[in-house]
Amino acid sequence: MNKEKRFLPDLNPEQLAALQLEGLKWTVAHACSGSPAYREKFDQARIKPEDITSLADIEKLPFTTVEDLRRGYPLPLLSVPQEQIVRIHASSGTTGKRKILAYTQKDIDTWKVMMARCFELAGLTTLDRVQIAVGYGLWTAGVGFQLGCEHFGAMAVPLGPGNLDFQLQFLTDLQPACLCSTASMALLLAEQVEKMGLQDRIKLKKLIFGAEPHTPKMRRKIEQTLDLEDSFDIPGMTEVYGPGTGLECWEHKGMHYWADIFILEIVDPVSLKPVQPGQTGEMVITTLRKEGVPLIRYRTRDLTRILPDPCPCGLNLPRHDRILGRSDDMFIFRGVNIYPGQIAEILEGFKDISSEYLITLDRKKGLDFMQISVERKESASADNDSHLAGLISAQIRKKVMVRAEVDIQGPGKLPRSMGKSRRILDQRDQD
Ligand code: DLL
Repeated sequence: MNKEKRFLPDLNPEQLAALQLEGLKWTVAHACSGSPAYREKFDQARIKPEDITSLADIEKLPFTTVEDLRRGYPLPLLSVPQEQIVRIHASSGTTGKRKILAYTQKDIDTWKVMMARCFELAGLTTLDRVQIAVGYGLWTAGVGFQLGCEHFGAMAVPLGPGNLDFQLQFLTDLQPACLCSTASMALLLAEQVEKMGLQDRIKLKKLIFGAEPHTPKMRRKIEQTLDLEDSFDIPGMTEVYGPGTGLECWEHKGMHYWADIFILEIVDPVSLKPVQPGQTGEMVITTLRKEGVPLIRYRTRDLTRILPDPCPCGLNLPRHDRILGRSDDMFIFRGVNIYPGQIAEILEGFKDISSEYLITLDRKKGLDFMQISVERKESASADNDSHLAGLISAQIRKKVMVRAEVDIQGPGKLPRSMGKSRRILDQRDQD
């Protein structure tokens, strides 16, 4: 870890609370004066900017949802005159219209500090080269990593996703110390490095990976295959600038987040009341200095919990747990609510299968069927497949209380992704 903090804030709780209150008051006044949509929401909730006099007053404010963003398409919740907008980005969503978010120059500058903090926390130096293997363009990922890397002062190697041959060539020729990618892309690259026997020719030390949930098995496979010193899970979303709302520290006990840039609340997704500290719920975010599209109590649908104890790393920044999944990832199977993460957790316990899985849902003659496809590891024997499938199926029955057919495929047979992996294939509507 670099001893000198160039980008990471060092605020005591009083200083942080004062900054948050100032930012909250500014944001509410700014949204109210700049955005007719926000003004209408506040009017309906009978709240005025002057009513916000303490941090506890945040609970008086109405929630903002993805529907608010969709309703205002193409430039929802815009709170500055359009001439102040210098860029837009859009979410990576594949269904319906994408959410488009607009940025002022100040927003871009805030984001680049957030991302530079990530590189600092990951212990990089300005001598390091950073291979950026995520999508550029409308998606925030590539541009976000690049902005932060340059602001931090390391050397960006902006490959984008895809083209495995190029990725391997740059890994061996330029010998970057750090790779930035999705969890799936890191796995794909690790598998390719292994297949081609290139381990000795690359010098990667660190991985900053995110954009989707990962399992401990997936992470271990990547770390071991690439012989990494360390890897860091990075959260983020288009609505809150992009990647880099925080980062794991070297203790790997949750994610430190930038509480001077946004307020994080965790609420019960049904009652919308705050949960007890440490309990899991939905992340709700209020930005403190975002100009183009400020967010006020934005319901992210991401599920996590606050880790209330101080982190052993000594950083003066609050933490949330890793993102456990999204409330909208939940599917209902024969009346049971299931998150893909629950299935992943069960699969984690079976050492003869890899980290990859795909849940397929079908409807036959009015009845729902679930198939879980997994992959046998190289080291395991195919002779044991049916026994193993039975064991996995029994565990699923015991823990999730549903019947699922388990299909064991050969090593590397399940689809790989260079972006975010799809874990559920729901074909029930096509009946
Ligand atoms: O995925 C931004 C990003 C790019 C983050 C690269 C990290 C690295 P969106 O496409 O808007 O933005 O998707 C945001 O992805 O609400 C989470 O559900 C999920 N997500 C992002 N990071 C993580 C992570 C980018 N580290 C949505 N772990 C979020 C689990 C993640 N889920």
